[in-house]
Amino acid sequence: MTVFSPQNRSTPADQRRLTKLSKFLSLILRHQPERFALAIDEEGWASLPEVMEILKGLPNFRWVTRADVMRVVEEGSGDDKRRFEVEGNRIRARYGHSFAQPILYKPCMPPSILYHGTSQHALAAIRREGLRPMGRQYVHLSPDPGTAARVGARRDERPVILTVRAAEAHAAGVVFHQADEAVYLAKHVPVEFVEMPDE
Ligand code: HQG
Repeated sequence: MTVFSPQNRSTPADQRRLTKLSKFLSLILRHQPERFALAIDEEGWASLPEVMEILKGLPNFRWVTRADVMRVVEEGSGDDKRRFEVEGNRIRARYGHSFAQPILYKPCMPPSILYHGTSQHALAAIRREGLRPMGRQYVHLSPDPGTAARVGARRDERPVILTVRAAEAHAAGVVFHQADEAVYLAKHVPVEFVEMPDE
């Protein structure tokens, strides 16, 4: 069993292992649960004991304890992102799902403005069709431009930060959901609610 004492916490090797674990949890909870015969309900919950069993059966993840999973849940993979949530004996990804079975969230009243960080490359298509979920179930929106910049920087070293007039879109019937403090979701944001940079 791997014991994380204060001495071996946050060493680069420790961080790498937690990042690997976080990516694997994303794979089974957001993208391909069926590959591991993992049942997920419509709010995204899976059984944590079942997830631990799956990990134990994989040579690369035999070392993982429930405490390791809790570190990923609480600290992210070194980036403080709250990708997962544990409640009693269940675990879920808060957002980011790409599998076909729809994940349902309660509707919310969004803040008046939300932000979306994207690449220069995507701008032309966004101008034509608005924001679309592409490979995921929902478009992901950020409550502040700094978070949006970090999201966009995954795809472009000079990301574009788009401003979404969310309250106005909500009033016009676009449904928003809040997946986490820093993540809002919508199925589609029509371009009339997105401030596009001049061409
Ligand atoms: C773009 C990460 C063409 C969109 C992040 C984005 C986030 C369009 C890309 C979360 C388009 C999709 C999600 C259109 C939007 N035509 N491209 N009409 N509309 N796009 O990864 O928002 O680290 O699925 O701008 O932090 O980048 O995984 O979405 O560039 O919270 O926890 O299509 O994933 O979180 O890319 O990121 P993604 P995203 P984690």
